[in-house]
Amino acid sequence: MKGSSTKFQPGTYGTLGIPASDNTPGARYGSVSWTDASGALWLFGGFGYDSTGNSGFLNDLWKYDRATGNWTWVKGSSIRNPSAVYGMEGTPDAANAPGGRAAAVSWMDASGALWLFGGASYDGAENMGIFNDLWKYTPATGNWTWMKGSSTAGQSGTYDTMGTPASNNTPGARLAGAAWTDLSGSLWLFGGYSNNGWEMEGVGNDLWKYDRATGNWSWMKGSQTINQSGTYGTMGTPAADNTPGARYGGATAWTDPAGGFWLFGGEQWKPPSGDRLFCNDLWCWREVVPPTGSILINNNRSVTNNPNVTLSLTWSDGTGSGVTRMKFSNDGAAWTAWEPLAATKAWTLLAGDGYKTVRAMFRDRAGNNSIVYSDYIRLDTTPPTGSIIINGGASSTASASVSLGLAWSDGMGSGVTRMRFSIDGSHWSAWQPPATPKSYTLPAPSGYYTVRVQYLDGGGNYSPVYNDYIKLVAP
Ligand SMILES: [Ca+2]
Ligand SMILES: [Ca+2]
Ligand SMILES: [Ca+2]
Repeated sequence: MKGSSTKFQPGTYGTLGIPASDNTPGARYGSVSWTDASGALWLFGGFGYDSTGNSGFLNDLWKYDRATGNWTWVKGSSIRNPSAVYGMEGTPDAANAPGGRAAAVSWMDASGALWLFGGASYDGAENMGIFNDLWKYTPATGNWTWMKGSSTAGQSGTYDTMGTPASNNTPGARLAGAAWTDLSGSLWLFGGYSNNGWEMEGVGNDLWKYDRATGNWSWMKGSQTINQSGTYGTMGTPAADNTPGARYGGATAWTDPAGGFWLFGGEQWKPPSGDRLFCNDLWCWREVVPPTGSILINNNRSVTNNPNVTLSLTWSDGTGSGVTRMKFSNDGAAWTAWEPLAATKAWTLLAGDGYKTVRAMFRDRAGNNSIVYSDYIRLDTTPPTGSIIINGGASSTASASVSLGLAWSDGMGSGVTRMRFSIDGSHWSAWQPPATPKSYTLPAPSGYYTVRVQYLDGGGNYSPVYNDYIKLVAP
């Protein structure tokens, strides 16, 4: 597609930022690469030939447009062994750039930013140094940002507590590790070689995770000590103790659609002989922590008279792969299909009055299912019944003040919670707690009066209107 058929070619840089058909990176190895959302191919650094044909560590950033077949020199120096310009940690600046380096690891995040960690470079004294600095390049602004790690080569790692993020955590200096991006966008790093990143020369099998939101590294797995052997366990069976042995140098890494990390082969390194040991073991790592969640029916009301309810849902996968699906069941046996997450969901309870439980489960991207979460609510669709009798059933009274004998029942339902009265069938008293007997004052003047009562149950069901009448006579 491009480039020379002749070895040891210098780069043709052209004009910074301008694509041109003659442009091409020089011959090199140990570059890192990314593919952006538009399909353009990005390349950074490595050890190779600069614009003058001299070899050294490079920090040039290139972009290849597959549609035009043109390279663009995007950033960095056209001359070998440029020093890094770190600027302020966490602050982008047009002048910032990693130094020339080879065998870094790289990631691309969901926003299209390019990330770079460590690798080998010359220090100021022309000695090869290995770094643990983390860099981010934002194509939209054209700026590099020094995100984490040291500006000095040869740093040891700070491991703190396994699995726990901490602001001072950092992998030690290294080159040629393996890298993955998980489905929640965190950057992962495994192993690599260092001349002193573990305080002595060797190869690691430590697994690290960088959370872009907090800027913290977590030591996730593996050893703080170099040159560890693998713990293979039983093939095909996950186990907490299992781990690939130390390795670097071309271990192949993939991320599967379920967020699993895969690792194949690579090179071990055996001091003091320096024997090179190549591996062909295939490993898979995935997070196994189930998500958590919650469900409430009708915002946790205790009773409803409508089988159509609203479920309120929350979920979390902590620092895991992230929750992606939920499903529901009335009976714990028949479940809906997994569906996209939503904070509320319309749901229909099983028919028939009584206590109704609704169950929810959540699933993370790695395929881990939560336990079953549930809430219950009482379904009461049956109105209460009742009665009223004035002055024990007397046909007349000389006093406007009468006594109402009241009775009510909600059967097996939620129970009567309120009653109200009316003398004309259109104007009603306020709802009040049910009580009997109840004193009641008939209006003047004398005549026949009908007193009406209505009962309400806890589900909001109204009873029929019940009444009794009495004749008020002048004393
Ligand atoms: Ca999880
Ligand atoms: Ca409830
Ligand atoms: Ca009822």
